[in-house]
Amino acid sequence: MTDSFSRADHVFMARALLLAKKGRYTTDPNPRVGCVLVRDGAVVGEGWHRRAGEPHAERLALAEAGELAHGATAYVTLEPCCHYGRTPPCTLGLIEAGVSRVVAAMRDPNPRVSGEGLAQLREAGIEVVAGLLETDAAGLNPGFIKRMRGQGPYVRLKLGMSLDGRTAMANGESQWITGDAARRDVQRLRAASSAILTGIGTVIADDPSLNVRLKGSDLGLPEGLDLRQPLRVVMDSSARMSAAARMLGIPGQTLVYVGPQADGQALLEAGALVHPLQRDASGGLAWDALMQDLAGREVNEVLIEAGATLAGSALAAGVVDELIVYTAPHLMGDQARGLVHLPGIERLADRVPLRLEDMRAFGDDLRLSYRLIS
Ligand code: AOF
Ligand code: ZN
Repeated sequence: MTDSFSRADHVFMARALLLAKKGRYTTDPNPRVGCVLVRDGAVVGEGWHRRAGEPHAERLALAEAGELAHGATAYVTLEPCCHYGRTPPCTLGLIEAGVSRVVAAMRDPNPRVSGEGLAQLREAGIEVVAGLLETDAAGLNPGFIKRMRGQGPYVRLKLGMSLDGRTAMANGESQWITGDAARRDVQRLRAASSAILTGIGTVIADDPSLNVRLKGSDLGLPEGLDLRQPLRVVMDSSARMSAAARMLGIPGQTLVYVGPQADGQALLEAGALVHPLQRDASGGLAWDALMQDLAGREVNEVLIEAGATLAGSALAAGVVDELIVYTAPHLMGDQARGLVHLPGIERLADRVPLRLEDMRAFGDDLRLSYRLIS
């Protein structure tokens, strides 16, 4: 991008990014978007998108500014929409209010908008610039962007291990190995995800709930803005999951992917969604088809919480975008079980390369975030 931006532009866009972030847990399947309206150097209106079906960030900021929006600059973290979706176009709102300049952090990857929103504003005589703090804006919505580009949901693989990379004793004995603060962080990660995915092995061994147990107030949500429960997804090629599984008896929806010949009737009767998938060459359910199906259900961000086998299979299939590893301060020794099952790796050249993106302490545990390098 060749547009140049002032110091004030940066300050107000940074504020819009902070506002957008407030929607982290609630806008799904819509993107998180923030907007700040500034006239004569002063903020006259602010808004952030709360949830799909409700007003967009620009509309809320315009409502707050009223007459003061006339001649103002609008800082938006995403290109203003120009289509009639669940709500009317933001471009119209900005034009009608007499805004004179629009600064957008990035284009909307939604093909119904992409570039068209900015063009409409320009045609109306508004000065339009784009690309300010674009990387930060894109970081708010990795799943929305990837899905809108037709590349499926954004996938995070979460793992917990001892310092020496072990997850359970050789006899299978295991427990949550990380502490309270790390567990709460996983709850936040779940709350920000569209779907939590696991394998039938984990369901049989642990009977997990895979739900969010925090309250809206724990996450700083304003009164009246309820938490969503992410979609729970189980890969169960032989439909072995019990109709009495815990996750089928709690609020929220469970989707079970089964093999082409499996009988999912009992699961359907227990309230689950059941979807058959083809198998891939190794006999497991086809990851590509699974991700495509999830994208069709408007799933933006998937969190995989699974054992070493499924985690390894997801890594080998190349569907993982980000690895999040919680490291607990103890050693389990080399008899204990490893973190991921990756049978094909025999030479150093076959290693799965990662790039460290972030590290942070939660109590005595470390959270390491990596991007997969493709
Ligand atoms: C904006 N500002 O705050 C948001 C935008 O169904 P709707 O009407 O909510 O439209 C959803 C689409 O609008 C979504 O896919 C994305 O392209 C855009 N989201 N745009 O100008 C916002 N949330
Ligand atoms: Zn809009």
